[in-house]
Amino acid sequence: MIEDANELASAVRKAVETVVVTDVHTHLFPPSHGDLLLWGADEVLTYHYLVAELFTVAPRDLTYEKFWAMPKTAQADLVWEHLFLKRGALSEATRGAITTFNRLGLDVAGRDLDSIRKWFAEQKIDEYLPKVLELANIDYAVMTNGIFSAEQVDFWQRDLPVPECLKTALRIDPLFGDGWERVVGVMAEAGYAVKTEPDDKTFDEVRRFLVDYSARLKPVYFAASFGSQFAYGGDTAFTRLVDRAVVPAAVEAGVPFALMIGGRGGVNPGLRDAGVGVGVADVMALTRMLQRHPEGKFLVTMLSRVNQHELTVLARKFGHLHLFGCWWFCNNPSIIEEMTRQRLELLGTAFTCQHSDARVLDQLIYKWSHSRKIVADVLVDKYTDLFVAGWRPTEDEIARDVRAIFGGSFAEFLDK
Ligand code: FIX
Ligand code: ZN
Repeated sequence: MIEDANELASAVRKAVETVVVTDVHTHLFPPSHGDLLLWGADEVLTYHYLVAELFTVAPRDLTYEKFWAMPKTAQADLVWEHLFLKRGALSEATRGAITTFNRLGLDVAGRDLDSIRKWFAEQKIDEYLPKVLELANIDYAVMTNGIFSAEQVDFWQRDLPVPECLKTALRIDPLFGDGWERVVGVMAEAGYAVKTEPDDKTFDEVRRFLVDYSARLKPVYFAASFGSQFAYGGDTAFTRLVDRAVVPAAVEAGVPFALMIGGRGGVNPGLRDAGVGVGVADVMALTRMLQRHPEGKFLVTMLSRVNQHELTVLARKFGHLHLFGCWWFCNNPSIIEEMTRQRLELLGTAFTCQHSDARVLDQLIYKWSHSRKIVADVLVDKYTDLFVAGWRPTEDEIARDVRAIFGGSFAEFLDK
């Protein structure tokens, strides 16, 4: 039995350090899908978070057009110069690149980018991918599979090898908003009787398309991201599509629907992926969806810090809602700490504390290393409060609870 607070703290830190993590949302791809899988020094340094940060300090004559026309190595050189050499790499994304290179055993103190590049050039992706997952201590990562992306669909149709550690998710954003006409064409082409002017038959056919796709890809969940203007309810086309097609298909396929809510698209289009901002969304819209669909299961993460408290309280009201991750602009130590404290205090272990959102394979290393430290600090506080109140958690119970928030509760939710 743990006899004192110091022993308790070490037991908690050890449990967090060693827990196997399930990464419930990433943008990774199988190595067999070629350049879709991003990895290596130049991809790490041109991650869109760093591109945005570069343009906060770059000279005015570096236009977006000039930057995007450069080869990736030249882009990475600019990021390295402006964000690592000329200024302290104090942002989460710059520090992340350093953590990644350091954990791979590279000489970051030497600051020699070309020797770092040389090391990556010697890696073989089929051995490197499992090495990265082992370093990050991940059992599996869920991908983002754009079923309306011709490039991605082409790879899936070739039935290429997919490592066990990568699971699929049906990403269906183009069904909503301005992608609708294009995807109607894709589904019609595939033999589904859908019409641009949606009627009940069309919604039934969209449902059949999603169920058929699920049988092929066997997704962990369906997923879509929604802007801060997210609205649900009344007789809108979106509400009918969710009610008659998406939720029924997810229920029939036996998987949750994951909603990522709060991006503000197009704030600065010149930055491309880096040009998305954040906005406060309406949690009542999500509340109405949960009230109307007790038969469904919903995974949710929201982008605005402002939304977190109301969303966490909402998760106390519905067992078919499961919160995950500190998404994107929330994936910073100051907000991860606040969100993790708030979730533990309101939900116990019934949530998933983090996801990496890794777009570049190597990022798994820093995203999980940084988050483990922050979550461990919070858990030490929480278990110490318990200890002071006379409770004596065992090491096994601590390991159980830590696994719960790093993937165990997610697995339970999937099986519910
Ligand atoms: O919608 C999403 O999956 C977002 O995570 C991405 O679009 C975003 O670019 C990202 O990678 C954030 O971390
Ligand atoms: Zn994402």
